[in-house]
Amino acid sequence: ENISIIGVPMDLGADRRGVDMGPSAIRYAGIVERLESIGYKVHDRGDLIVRRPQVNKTANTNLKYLDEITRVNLELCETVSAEMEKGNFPLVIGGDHSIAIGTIAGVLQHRPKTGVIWYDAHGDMNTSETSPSGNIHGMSLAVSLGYGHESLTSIGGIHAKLNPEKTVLIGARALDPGEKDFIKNLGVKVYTMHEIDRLGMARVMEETMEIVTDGTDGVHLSLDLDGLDPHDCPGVGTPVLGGISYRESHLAMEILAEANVLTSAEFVEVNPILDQVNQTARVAVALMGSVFGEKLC
Ligand code: DIR
Ligand code: MN
Ligand code: MN
Ligand code: MN
Repeated sequence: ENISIIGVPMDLGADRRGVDMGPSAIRYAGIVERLESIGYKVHDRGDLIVRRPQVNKTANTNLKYLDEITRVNLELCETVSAEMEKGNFPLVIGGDHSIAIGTIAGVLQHRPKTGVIWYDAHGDMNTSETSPSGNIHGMSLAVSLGYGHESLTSIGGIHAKLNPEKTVLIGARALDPGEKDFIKNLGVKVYTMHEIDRLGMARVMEETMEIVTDGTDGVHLSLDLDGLDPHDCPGVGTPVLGGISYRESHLAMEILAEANVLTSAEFVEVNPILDQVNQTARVAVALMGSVFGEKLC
């Protein structure tokens, strides 16, 4: 099978520098060699170009850098769609989580009933009304479900949206009040750290696989490295204590690999400036190893 790596050095969605260097850090950590050693043919498509606007303001909105984030996500949608057209597995590396908007819009062109695993400390379920920050990386899942600024929700076409009942959050521990209401109202399944502690990751993943595979035509993994504990992944812009461990994350990836259902993936929010000797990028690549079927023995 062929994997196409698409880098998106986006940091406008987090409004904090450093995460734009994520794709370089992940390549430095050996992503291509790792995937090739498992037996894949890997095409590194390089990075999309992200401009740096002088001002973050767009007329009539509190969303920061809306115009450039929209432009890049339109291009990412096209790029992901083109790779899938060729039969390649799109593996997007970020960059902040606002790029999920373009990735998922592209995926939905080919697999309109895709189920999603959103592995993250946060919900990324804000809209312009509920966002405390105006940062679009905290809104990308809401947009992919069809809620938010029209410039963003229209990417990929207004009908190319996720089904909330086929969307699962794993690792949540920092949800804003508006996000909590929204998640409940839409019927999105959430495994917070509480459920992970109680049930164990194996059960959480088994239940998740049931939800995202039943009645869907693909499974997308959107993995924000801040879903892991900051002790394991210090190189992220918004660390939250009490996260998923490195080992639990490997188990989660292995269960996903065993099910053999994954059709696209993205790894985001690696910030090498805040990291310790590229540890977070190395964790990202190690988890890719597991999710793409690497065996310990
Ligand atoms: C917060 C932080 N919920 C916001 N969000 C994220 O600004 O919307 N941090 N995603 O990584
Ligand atoms: Mn097609
Ligand atoms: Mn996120
Ligand atoms: Mn996050």
